[in-house]
Amino acid sequence: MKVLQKADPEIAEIILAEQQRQADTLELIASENHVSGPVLVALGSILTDKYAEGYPGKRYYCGNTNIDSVETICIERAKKLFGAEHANVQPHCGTSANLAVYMACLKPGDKIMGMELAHGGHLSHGMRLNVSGLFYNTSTYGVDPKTERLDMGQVRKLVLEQRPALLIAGASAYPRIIDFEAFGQIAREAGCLLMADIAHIAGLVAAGVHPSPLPHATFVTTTNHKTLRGPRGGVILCTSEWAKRIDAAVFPGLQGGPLEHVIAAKAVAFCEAMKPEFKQYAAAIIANAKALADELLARQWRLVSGGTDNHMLMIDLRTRRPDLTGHQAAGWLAAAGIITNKNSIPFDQRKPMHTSGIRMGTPAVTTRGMGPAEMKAVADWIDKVLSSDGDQAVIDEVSKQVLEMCRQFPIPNNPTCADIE
Ligand code: DSN
Repeated sequence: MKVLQKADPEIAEIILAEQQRQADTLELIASENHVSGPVLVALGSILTDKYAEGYPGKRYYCGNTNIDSVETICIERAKKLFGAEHANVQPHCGTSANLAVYMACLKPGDKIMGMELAHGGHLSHGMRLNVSGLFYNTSTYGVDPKTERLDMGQVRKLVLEQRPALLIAGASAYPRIIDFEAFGQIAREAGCLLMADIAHIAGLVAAGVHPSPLPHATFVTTTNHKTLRGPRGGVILCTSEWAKRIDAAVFPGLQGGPLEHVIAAKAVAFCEAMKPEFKQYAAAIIANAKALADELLARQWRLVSGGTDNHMLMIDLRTRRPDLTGHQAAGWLAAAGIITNKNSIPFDQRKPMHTSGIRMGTPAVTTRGMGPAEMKAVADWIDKVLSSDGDQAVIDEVSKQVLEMCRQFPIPNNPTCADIE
């Protein structure tokens, strides 16, 4: 860091400020986490210098011996971690991974079917303004209005009516178990391919605390940086039959040179996720989410679907505070040091920039070693802030307590920037 401080103090200062912000706030954004020191070191390595278009053993440029070793190890670890026949570790992000699957198995104009964005789906599953919605013909399934859960009978009915070429299972705002086995049966019955996007739950799947989509889905895509606690970026897992077409879709289809420093960091994270401690970590994420949910329910906050089975929960603000938007609520919480995001809830009347809900998740606070007792305090603070009408005195008082807890639970194994010379 000293090197950067000397060469570019402007950027160094911002990095240090962000480090302090992360240390001093509670990260409850369900898709965020704190990576380990080893992951950070790999990410900041000189592997970034190398061009490596192609795949191990088949590169366009010379000098890739070490890069080939890194990428091969990463591929083998990804396969082992999830029990997959083939892995492509080059996608720069989750959306790139999804697009590569579409490129590999669809023609523009083919039908895809994913979960309704407003019910918890993802932009890259066919949203009309996203490339997935522009190039492919999208239809959707949603949650049941009463239970706010997926009704697999209803999904089956819609799939058999719509006959998509590719069915997509996976969500970015769904607090319940996804029944990948039922999705697999439906896809087989309808004669379509199935892609499972496990970006949010990959760490839970890897640890065996959420059912795996393998072998039910032909394609499984994920990011690495949510519950899996790796660097930003994506991965595609698939059956051997699709290996060549997936690899060709990623490169040269969609991307240029792979980010080998990121691939090295993915490999480090996959190694960490194979350790017994990671199983305990993943189980603790869920225990914390359930504890936070129970404490909020006890304070009369309604949760979408009534609770959670995974790492996330969503508050429906309307029952306690019909006038309060997710935008305002997340702003007040952030001012108190509790970082969440506004999120549409199923059948939300408000627009996505306002929303009637907030989404929160426990991967990052669990990384800091917090447990159910801390979740009780967090629920209490959330309740106080949301009941306060944004009262500055309440926000100030809560932010003091948040800071105290953050000091008790520092981000572990995270080298300070000063350690990275
Ligand atoms: N932005 C991610 C999330 O927060 O869920 C999805 O891409």
